[in-house]
Amino acid sequence: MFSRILIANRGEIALRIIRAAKEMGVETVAVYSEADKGAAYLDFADEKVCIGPGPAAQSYLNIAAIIAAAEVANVDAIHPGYGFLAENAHFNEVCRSCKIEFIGPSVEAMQLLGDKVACKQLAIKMKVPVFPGSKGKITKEEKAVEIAEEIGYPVIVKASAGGGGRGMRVAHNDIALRSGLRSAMTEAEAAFGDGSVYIEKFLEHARHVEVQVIGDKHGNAVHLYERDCTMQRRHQKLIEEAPCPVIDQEERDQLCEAAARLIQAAKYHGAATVEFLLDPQTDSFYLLEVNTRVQVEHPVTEMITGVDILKTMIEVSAGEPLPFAQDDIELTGHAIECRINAEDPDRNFTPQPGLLEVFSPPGGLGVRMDTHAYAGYRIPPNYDSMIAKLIVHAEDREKARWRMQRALSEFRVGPIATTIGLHRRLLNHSAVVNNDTDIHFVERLLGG
Ligand code: MV4
Repeated sequence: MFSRILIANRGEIALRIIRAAKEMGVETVAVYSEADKGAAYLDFADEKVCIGPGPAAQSYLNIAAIIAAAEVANVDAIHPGYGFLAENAHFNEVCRSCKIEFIGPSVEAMQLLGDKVACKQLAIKMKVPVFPGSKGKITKEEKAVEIAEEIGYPVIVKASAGGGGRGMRVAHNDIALRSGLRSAMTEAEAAFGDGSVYIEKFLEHARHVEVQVIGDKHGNAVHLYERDCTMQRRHQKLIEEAPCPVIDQEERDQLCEAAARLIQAAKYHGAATVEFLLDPQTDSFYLLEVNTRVQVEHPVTEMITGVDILKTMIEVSAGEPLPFAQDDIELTGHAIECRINAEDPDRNFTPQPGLLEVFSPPGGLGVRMDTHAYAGYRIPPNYDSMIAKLIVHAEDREKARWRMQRALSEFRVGPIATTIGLHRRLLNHSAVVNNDTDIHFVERLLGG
C-alpha cells in the first residue's frame, strides 16, 4: 500500500479523499491555492503545500507546480479527484514518467475512452447499445447528409474529443446539418485541437442514467449499479439518485453488465462512470460516453452498495485486487443527493462568493453531509460554486424523498443564497414524485 498520497484537488472531494486515506493509514498531502489558504479541511491532511495563485490555471491546473509539490513531499501517488486534471491524459503521462502512481486508469485506457468515436467503436464490438449514426469520424458533409437521411432527422453532431455537452449541434434537416457540421468542427478544433466529429440519432425526451464501475489491475471489473441524474440544468446536475426509479431488475442487469463489459474490454483500472440515455417510451438504452474519474455523485452509490469508492480506488491503484466480486454487491434501499450550490436561482444562478456567516447542516438517521464548508468559511470566487452535498438513504424512494425534505428543512445557510429552496421545490413537484421528468425538465420549469 502507498505510504503517502497527494491530493490534486480542493474542497469537499479533497476532504473526502483525506478521510478515505486516513482510515487506511495512508498519509495525505493537500495542495492549495492562495484563494484556499486557511480553509479548515487543509488541517486534516498530514501536510499542506501552496501551489500558486487563485486562478485554477496557475494552481489546480498547473501540472509543473503539482508535480513539484509531489516531489518535495515525496508521495507515492496522486489522487486527482474530479474536474481540474482528473481526465487529462497528459497529466497522467507526466505522473507516470515521474514514477508517481496516478490514482485512476492507465494513460492508454484514458485516451481510448476519452476519444468518443473510439469508445463507441469498442462499445459496438462489446455489444453495448449505442445510438444509430456514423461508424467513425465524419470529414465530408455529403457523407453526413447521407447517414442522416438513413437514420432520419433529428440528428446530433458531437465532437469526438468533446464531452459534457460541449461542441454539440442538433439538426432537424440537411441545411441545418451542413452548417452545424461546419461550426461544430471549427469549435472542436479551437477547443480541443481535434476537429473530428461524429453524428447520431438525436433523442428528444431522455433520462440520464449512468453506471458506476470499478476495475483492478488484474482484469476484474465490477459494476456498482446505476444512478439517475436526469435532474440537471445546463449540464450541471442538481439532484442524483440511485437506483434509477424507472427500470426493472432485468433492464438494470442488462445495463450494468454492458457497462462492466465495456470497461473490462478497455483494460480499465480505477473508478469509471458509463453514461447512457434512456428512452422512457421504449425502455431502450444508448451509450453516451465514459467518464474516467470519480464523480461528484459517487456517494449515492456508496449508500446503496456499502462500498467505499474512494478507498477502493486507492487499493486498486496500489495493485491490490478488487476486495469484492460482482455477486458480493447488493443493492439496498434508495439514496438521493442534492448539490448545494452557493448560487441564486432567482438571479439566473449567479454564483454567490463571500462569507458564510451561518452554516448549520442537518443530521440524523440516514443523512450524510459531504462538505468542506462551515460557519465562518469564506467562499472564494475562483471555483465551482458547490459548497456541500446532502445525501440521504432510506428503504425506498418515497422514504428517501421525505427524509431529504426533512433534512433540507433543517439546513440553515446565510446570508449567502443557495439552491436549498430550489431542491425543496423540485422534490415536491408532482412530476418528480411520479418520475415523469426528462433531462430538459428543470429548464422547462424555470425557463431555459
Ligand atoms: C445526446 C442527446 C440526445 N441524443 N445524444 C449532452 C452531454 C453529452 N454527454 C451528451 N449529451 C446529449 N447527447 C443523443 N444522441 C442529448 C444530450 C443532452 C443531455 C444528456 C445528458 C444530460 C443532459 C443533457 C442535456 C442536453 C442534451
